[in-house]
Amino acid sequence: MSRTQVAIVGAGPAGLLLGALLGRAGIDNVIIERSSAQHVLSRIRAGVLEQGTVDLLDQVGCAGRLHREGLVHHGIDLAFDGALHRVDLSRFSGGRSVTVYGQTEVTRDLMQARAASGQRTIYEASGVALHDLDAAPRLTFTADGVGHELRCDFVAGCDGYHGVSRESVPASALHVFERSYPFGWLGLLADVPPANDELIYSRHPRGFALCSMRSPSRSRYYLQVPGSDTAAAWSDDAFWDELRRRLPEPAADRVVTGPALEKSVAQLRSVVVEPLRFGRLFLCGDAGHIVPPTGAKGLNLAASDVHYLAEGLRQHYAAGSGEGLEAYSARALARVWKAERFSWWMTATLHRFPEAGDFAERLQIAELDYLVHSEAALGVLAENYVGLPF
Ligand code: FAS
Ligand code: PHB
Repeated sequence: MSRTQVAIVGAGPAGLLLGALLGRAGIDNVIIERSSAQHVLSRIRAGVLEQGTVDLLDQVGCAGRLHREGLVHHGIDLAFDGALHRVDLSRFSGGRSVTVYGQTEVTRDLMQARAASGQRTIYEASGVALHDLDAAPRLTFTADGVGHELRCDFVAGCDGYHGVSRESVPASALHVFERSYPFGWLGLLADVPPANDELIYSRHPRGFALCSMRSPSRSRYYLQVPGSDTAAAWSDDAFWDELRRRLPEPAADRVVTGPALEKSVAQLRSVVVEPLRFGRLFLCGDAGHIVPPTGAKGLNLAASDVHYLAEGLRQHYAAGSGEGLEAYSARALARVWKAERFSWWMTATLHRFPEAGDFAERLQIAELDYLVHSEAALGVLAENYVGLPF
């Protein structure tokens, strides 16, 4: 293998969805992934898909299982001051909804479709390096102990926050905007029925908690924990006890406990890299930006990025037009920053910031109390949560 039209670094949702979109357009592409497919699938991450993301999966013929097994949600609950407040997302967003379907399953569906299509994916590639990004890009890497060189027209950096693509751009050519938070999320996955029909975002004096799910028999929960905490520091019982403390009584009483299938701590940060293009390299998904998971935007931004990039590449190859590629960075960043704003607002409003003092805590309660009693505010929340237009 010495040449392709588009080399994609990373077989996460961004890389796999981009590969599927390009394949539909007849654009040859190769995905180079440093981990095994099993390891990629072992990571438990996002759970909520915007309609735009579902539409893209439909477009590439990978939404069959999603429509069978995904859970369409028309609302979420906000919990504060000991009460649950339902936010009718559909009512306040012109009838739109979200689908609860784990990122692991999205990735699995895309992987299986790609394998069936015969498109090339190199797993367990080491030492991936990007060269000559401004003129005639090429990748070098080692796979099965053999050194390879892959020449291409364009490179899509879909290799996440710790990838090689962003690191391949001279620091002088990028501006990295960053905000970090003094806490993380301890996530737990268990084969127990969810405590609630819809997600619960709980603001509590002891810290934030989120009740989510993967199916009617599999639940996903999160607790705000100090950034220094590790999953090993939390027994299952300690997790369940703390979760119940942070929920209003009716919901706490419905929590069914069971052994953790997975427990992990994710650090929270907001990051945006500008621009998302360097020569013939385009950054997509977490390689270009990170949002705190409070707004359920990370995976969905990866989807809108690759939608824009695939459109630009289609124009390039089909009509010889560079317009879409020229516009990619600004177009993607416009949507990214709106999602960064929303995710920051959800995080700032629902999490405990002990250093902010009691005045800030009262402001949080006032913000939430105003929100659940204002149709205008509920409209703003709903249209951002279900996803702004692509
Ligand atoms: P990914 O990180 O998913 O994929 C990048 C891929 O590139 C990986 O497979 C990696 O192995 C590969 N790679 C990295 N370096 C490479 C190299 N040098 N060469 C080749 N391949 C390389 N979002 C939510 O909406 N809700 C959540 O609850 C949530 N929880 C998260 C928890 C964690 C711990 C993390 C890290 C993220 C979480 N996210 C969440 C965000 C997450 O879902 C991302 O937005 C999503 O994975 C983005 O997909 P990709 O851009 O494809 O990046
Ligand atoms: C999840 O189910 O993993 C999930 C749901 C909503 C979020 C974050 C994570 O905001």
